[in-house]
Amino acid sequence: MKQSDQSVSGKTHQTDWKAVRDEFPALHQQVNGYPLAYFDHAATAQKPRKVIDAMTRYYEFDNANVHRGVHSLSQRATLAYEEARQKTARFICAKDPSEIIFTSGTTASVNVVALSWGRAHLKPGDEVLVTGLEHHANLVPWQMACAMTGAQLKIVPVNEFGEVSTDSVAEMLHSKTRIFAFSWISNALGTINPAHDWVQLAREKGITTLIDAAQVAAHHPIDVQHLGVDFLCFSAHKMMGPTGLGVLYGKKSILETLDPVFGGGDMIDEVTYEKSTWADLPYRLEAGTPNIAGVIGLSAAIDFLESIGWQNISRRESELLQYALEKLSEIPQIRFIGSPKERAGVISFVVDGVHPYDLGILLDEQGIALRTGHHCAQPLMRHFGITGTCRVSLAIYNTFEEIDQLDRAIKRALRLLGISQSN
Ligand code: C6P
Repeated sequence: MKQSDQSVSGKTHQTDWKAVRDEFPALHQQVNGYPLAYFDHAATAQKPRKVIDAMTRYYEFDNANVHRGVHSLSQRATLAYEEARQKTARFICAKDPSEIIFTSGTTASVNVVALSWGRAHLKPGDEVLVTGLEHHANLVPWQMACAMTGAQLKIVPVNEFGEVSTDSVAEMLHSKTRIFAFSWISNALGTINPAHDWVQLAREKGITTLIDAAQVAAHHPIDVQHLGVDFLCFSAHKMMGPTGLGVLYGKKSILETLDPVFGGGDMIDEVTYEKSTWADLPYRLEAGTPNIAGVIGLSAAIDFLESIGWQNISRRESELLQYALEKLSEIPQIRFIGSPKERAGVISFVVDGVHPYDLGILLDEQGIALRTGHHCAQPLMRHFGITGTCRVSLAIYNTFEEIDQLDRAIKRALRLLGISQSN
């Protein structure tokens, strides 16, 4: 039975979810004659008006390069850029803004660590540990680092529920392990890993840790000091900010030891033809003109998320998740891939005999946007003996009515495919 968003807003501290949704211009459109139902938040989130406006304002009034000009526009742009760094540091409870390196995304952040830290610390006989749940962004860079240094990549296995057990992690963290790099939330299955416990296990053995928090930043507060993690990476675009902007957090004591991966403007202290010396953190790891508008957009996205509040976000998302799981469970042709006990707002499923792309296209014809395919997690798909899934990912701006629309659309698609007669 359909729940109304009105009644749900009552349960969630009176947050007016319709008003929240109204802040996202892209959600208010028809696609193929149906109201858009956007269930692809895990790929990239829609952007609230405040984020779009903040970036437009920068381009319209303050557009100038940062750290390079004495003129007023450059001063304003620099101030906004550095204030955003401070806000980002506070957002994840970093000790110091210089621990925040702006990159182009989670992928770039992991690559910087794999290339720079990896080159300095890995050697033949060493092991790099990741889990079987990783996105390629936290797998391929480590394969490359291992190929470069002679270290070996080890994978903590995934069980049939799409979970990685802490016992297996503990077993595989040993004297040869140099770094344990893992995703806090799996983008493909929604599994939430016990990040704090895993970091503590690694720290007890003196092992460096990296958390891929790409799927966390919009859904759950992050406290890097409580986690005790050495590196943590996320992307602005998955937290309602712009594309092309990411964050690499690193403990200052470790970042200070990293050689820059990129050389160029803004990252040097002194350059001669013979040699160059590096600027202090964070600039030494931010070569070239940064994504200034992106950083300003990230700052606005943080304000937006914090104005709603983590408790409200979490309650809303779990209500939507429960409702979606209930609805989809009632469709007998659907087979869920992964059923983790701790799950974020992600549901992966297949319909045996139907290619996920075909189902995705039939759903798009009914206004439904979801992701189909391997979700950049091919080894995980192989583990389940499939090539891909359909993935529903949920966010605070989704509605219960949209989940009903999804339910109707799947049933209609199955009828069109000739594998269901029911209404
Ligand atoms: N996942 C998804 O549809 P970038 O592309 O650098 O912003 O983020 C990469 C990345 C890293 N780790 C995790 C856990 C992720 O989910 C992603 C991006 C998107 O699932 C696009 S493939």
